[in-house]
Amino acid sequence: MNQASLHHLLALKFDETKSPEDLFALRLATNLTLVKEGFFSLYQEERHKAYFTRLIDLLPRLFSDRPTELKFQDLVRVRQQGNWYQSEKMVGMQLYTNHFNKDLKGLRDKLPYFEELGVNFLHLMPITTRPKEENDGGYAVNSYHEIDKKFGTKNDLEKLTQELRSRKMFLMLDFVVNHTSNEYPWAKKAIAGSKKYRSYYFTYPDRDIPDAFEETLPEVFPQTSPGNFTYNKKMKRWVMTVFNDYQWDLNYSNPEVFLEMLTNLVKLINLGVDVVRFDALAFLWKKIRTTSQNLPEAHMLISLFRMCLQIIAPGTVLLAEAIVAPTEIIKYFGEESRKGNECEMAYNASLMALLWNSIATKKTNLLQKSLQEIPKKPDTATWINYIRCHDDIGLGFDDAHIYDIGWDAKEHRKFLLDYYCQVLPWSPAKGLVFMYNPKNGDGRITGSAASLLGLEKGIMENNEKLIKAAIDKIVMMHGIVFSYGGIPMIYAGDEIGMLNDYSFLEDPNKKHDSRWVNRPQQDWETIAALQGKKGHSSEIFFRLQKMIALRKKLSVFADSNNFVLHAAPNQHLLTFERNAIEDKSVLVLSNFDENPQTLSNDWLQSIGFFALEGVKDIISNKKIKTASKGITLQPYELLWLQKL
Ligand code: OTU
Repeated sequence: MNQASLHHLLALKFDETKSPEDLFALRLATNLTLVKEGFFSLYQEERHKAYFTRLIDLLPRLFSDRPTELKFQDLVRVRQQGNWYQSEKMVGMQLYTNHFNKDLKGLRDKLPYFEELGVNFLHLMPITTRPKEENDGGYAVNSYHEIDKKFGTKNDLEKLTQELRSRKMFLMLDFVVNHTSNEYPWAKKAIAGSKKYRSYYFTYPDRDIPDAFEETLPEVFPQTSPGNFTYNKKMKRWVMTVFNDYQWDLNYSNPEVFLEMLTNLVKLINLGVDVVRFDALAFLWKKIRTTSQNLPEAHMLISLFRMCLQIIAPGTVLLAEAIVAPTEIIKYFGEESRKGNECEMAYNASLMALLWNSIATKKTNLLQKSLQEIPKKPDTATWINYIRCHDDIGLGFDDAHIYDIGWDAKEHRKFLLDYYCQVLPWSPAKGLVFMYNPKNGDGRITGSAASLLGLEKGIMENNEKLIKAAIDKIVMMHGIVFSYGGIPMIYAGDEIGMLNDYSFLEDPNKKHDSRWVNRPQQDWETIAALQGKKGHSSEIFFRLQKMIALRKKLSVFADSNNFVLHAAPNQHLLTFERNAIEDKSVLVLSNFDENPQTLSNDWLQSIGFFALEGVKDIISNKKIKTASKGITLQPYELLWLQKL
């Protein structure tokens, strides 16, 4: 049963006399057959049967550990019309707690800052315990729910989540579902000789199986962590480490791992987490002779997690962090036959990468081509739309699309790397290369949004024109994700145009990972001076603030699958509509070129957006007469048009 029909069923059966416990039993009964099917499709051996019994015993125990307040919140969410995460009111910010305002307590002090900007959804980068030295920014976990003391205590987190609930704000935390650190208790026991815990990972006495895997496994971090296995001297075995050599891949073909990880997941959400970011979930199932990404078993496993959560905590939402091909990302919303049965949210990594492609080429042809071919997502699902995050920008476009528009895929990727990473002297961008792989010429890009869009160069060269263009590009890119459909996620620091932070080069645990260049310390001095001061930071901040406030006022911006892409007759423009039945539709127009570009009346007419009385740009609140000349967009201008 998909979630929509389950919601329907619960609404029907819900009556005030039923306790959360009764409703838990109802959810268990309705989902059990599917859980069973899913479980036995992954775990088919005779000896696996006992684990299913354990799972059935585990579910009520995990539910009873859930705080009463959260149990009621689940019920409220399930009973509400529509899905809270699809609302136009949702606007997110992603941040490093320690780079933001020291720790969790410090973060709590800054809640008014989010409210001022209009942000009501926070994604905190990992805050659980991790190895002292290299730890991939916390993505190497020593625990899934113990808070690292540099951020505070469990109590601090609970206080924060209480405060967030009272302010109607939401929290997302990571669940690093694919791997643990090499210091995780299971890894330690495996190193000490435990057979049981060795079977939680992929460990081998010789190179036979590792070699077989590596024939088809791509490398994620080819520069710092080449290959996919690491030799552990103490254990005298090879361990699968697809990411860094200190991140051990979990072996989900062992049902015990699933049971333990489900327990870890529930312990995490019981602290008051609304959205769980499933990190690197495309990698969850490994199979020799495949890339071990996006396998059907990985989907089944995610679905199994989702169904169990549906029973225990139906108000909790899962986010897919699958930075893979667009046609593959969409599958994490659930396969055709099981729609809505995996993650409710996914990162729109394709849109993100294509926006950067459009900036560099000044053209939207590849963006349009790709958007046209992405299959429709389920109605209950939504995107996280973003321009920057803590990671690199991968050039994950479909080669076929690049060829279709007449470019050579390899050459084009090289051009993008050169444009962003300071090879082309005329480019305004100041980015760094991440994980260049000489074997295949692949590379990715790092850098803060502002530095990639020319602000750093503009300031260095005292070039007013470059600075203005950079500000307009920053605002336009954000305006697109604010209006696209889904939850916009601002990356902390971008709201004031923060530049690259090169201090990572002095830290031996960070200097090999150029992603640290785009993980700055929040600049509170600048923020304190925003009001009444001219300059790029205040201009960016107040322009974003204005668009956010508008977004939140117009229900047309809620994600109800009302996104219509209009193929613009001019390849410098991106044009789409948020279609409304009752409310007025909004036509979003943006110009990626450094010259003004015009849209004709004929075109406006052809998409049904011609109004005799003219149209209004709701951002600037200016009336535009379309009657004679059509509409002209200035360089990097963004318009949100409504008919008068
Ligand atoms: C994620 O990203 C995190 O966002 C990274 O910060 C972590 O380092 C990594 O997992 C390991 O935990 O390789 O460059 O889709 O692109 O999951 C980013 C696959 C990454 C990867 C993605 C991963």
